[in-house]
Amino acid sequence: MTTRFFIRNTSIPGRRLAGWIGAACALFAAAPAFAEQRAGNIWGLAPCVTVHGEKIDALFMIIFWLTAVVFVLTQGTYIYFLIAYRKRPGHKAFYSHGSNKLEIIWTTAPTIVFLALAIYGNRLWEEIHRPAPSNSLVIDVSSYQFGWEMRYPGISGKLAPIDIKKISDTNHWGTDPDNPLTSQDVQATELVIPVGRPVHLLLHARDVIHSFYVPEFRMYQDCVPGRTIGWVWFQATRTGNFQIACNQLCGTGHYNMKAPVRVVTEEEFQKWLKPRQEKNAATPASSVPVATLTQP
Ligand SMILES: [Cu+2]
Repeated sequence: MTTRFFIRNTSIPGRRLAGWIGAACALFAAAPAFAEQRAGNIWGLAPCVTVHGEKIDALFMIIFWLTAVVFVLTQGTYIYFLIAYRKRPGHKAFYSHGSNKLEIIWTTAPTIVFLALAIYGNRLWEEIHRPAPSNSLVIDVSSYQFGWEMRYPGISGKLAPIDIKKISDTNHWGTDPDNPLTSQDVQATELVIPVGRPVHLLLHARDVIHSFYVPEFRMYQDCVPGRTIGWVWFQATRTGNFQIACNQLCGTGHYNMKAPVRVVTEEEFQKWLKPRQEKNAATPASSVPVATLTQP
């Protein structure tokens, strides 16, 4: 009734505007039908599959329930007061200058809660940013407009050393073509990792700032050109297929900048990595272009 009244009584530009708003709302409402369907847990967070992720989620849930309880209590009191002390004939307003005791309580209590959360959060942050364990699998990750490339250690178990100043269109990693390790490196366009083993990522960007983001890992880290971001490590808790998404608006193809992530058993991982390492070891160094990719 109200909407019809409003439209009938507005000028032509007003009606046109209402039409546009209606069309935009319809388009917005229909958008989920075209989106990629999420496997589960549509109302909450994506499933969590890393050790640190579980701790981050626990902190997140503590904060969520704490704020939820405070929200209900304060808004409940507010609504109760609105009704209980509404204007009525025969009721006179009562002026209060407050209570010092109450002021102290409701200032001290949140201070203690915030301090506790800050200390807990800081300890967790410190734990996540601790140096990667020595038995970690080191993987080099290179981001570019608009995709991802990975580099695994070759048969010697060592990645070829890089010099970020040498990174170019023809030398994606900045490796030295004369170093024998360079031709041994295993390159891939998917991130394959073993479950239950720490994985240490070296994040690079070849052109602009990108961001390595895997929601299920609760991991989000910018890749900055000219730098090696070397403090990211994690340990997956279960196998599955996921996706890296670039989470930093990096250009026209940003929306499609993704790469598959496969968390597999140690056995499957070795089955994937070993033949690639052996193949590279058998290839003479001079015949391998530095930027060659091994397709998954
Ligand atoms: Cu990007």
